[in-house]
Amino acid sequence: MGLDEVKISRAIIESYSAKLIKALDADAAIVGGGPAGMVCGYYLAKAGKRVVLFERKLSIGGGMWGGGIMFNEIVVQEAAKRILDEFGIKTRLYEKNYYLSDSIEAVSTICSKAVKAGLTIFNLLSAEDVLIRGKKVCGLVLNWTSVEMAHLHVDPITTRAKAVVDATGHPAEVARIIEKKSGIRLKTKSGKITGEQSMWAEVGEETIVKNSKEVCPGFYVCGMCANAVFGGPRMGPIFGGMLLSGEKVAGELIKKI
Ligand code: 48F
Repeated sequence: MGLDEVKISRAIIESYSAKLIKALDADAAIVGGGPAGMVCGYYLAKAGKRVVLFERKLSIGGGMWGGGIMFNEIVVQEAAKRILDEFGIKTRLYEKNYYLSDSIEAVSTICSKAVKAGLTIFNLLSAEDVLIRGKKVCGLVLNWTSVEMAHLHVDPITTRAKAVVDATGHPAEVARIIEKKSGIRLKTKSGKITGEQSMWAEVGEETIVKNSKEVCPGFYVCGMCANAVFGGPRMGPIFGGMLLSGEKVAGELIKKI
């Protein structure tokens, strides 16, 4: 049986186009495929929501692959262990309240379970702007990462979503775009992005969950981005807060959309 290269190409183009067209109108659009974004996408998909995630890089996983200083182990505290258990990720007790996991197993398993639950992930696409109507965030403006990297003058495309979730980590990229361009007052103390504080794992892990919520109509933050927007410390290679934060925003959205 012969194999036709053009048929292979047509199959990919047709299938990808259909997938992208379907993603143009979603219940939730998540920007960033780090641990927080993927966990958020997993719970939304599991609840039957039409959810799509856009990741700038070739590979999903964000800052989780590298553990701490490229030692590919992560630490998770007691309060979040149940999420690793739900995904079926192995944990080892180090000391009371300190569990260890292999970061490669953690990223690959979260991604696999999220996709199998129904999350559609697009890699190599970057969010460069948002769609706002009547002071409500209602979609994303996307371009190929390669266009962004090469500084090519190519116009983007636009997607619509009932809710947009910023899970871009430390840079809080979508929130910064909204702050800069929209004139919408954010639900922070100053109405602007507060900014991330220096390392304090215990406080950061608490505030990240508290800060994972709606920032302005139609727009939510989770993961490190939540502490960047509402002001909270970074926490290094402890990942329980990221998991709990993604779960929390998914829970709020499941009730709302
Ligand atoms: O940075 P990242 O892993 O965010 P997170 O889920 O987790 C943070 C931890 O990894 C770590 C930490 C633990 O103490 O602080 O840093 O909050 O994942 C963010 C993802 O978003 C992508 C980026 O490539 C990364 O994979 N990203 C960032 N900006 C954009 C984007 C954008 N404009 N469009 C698409 N993807």
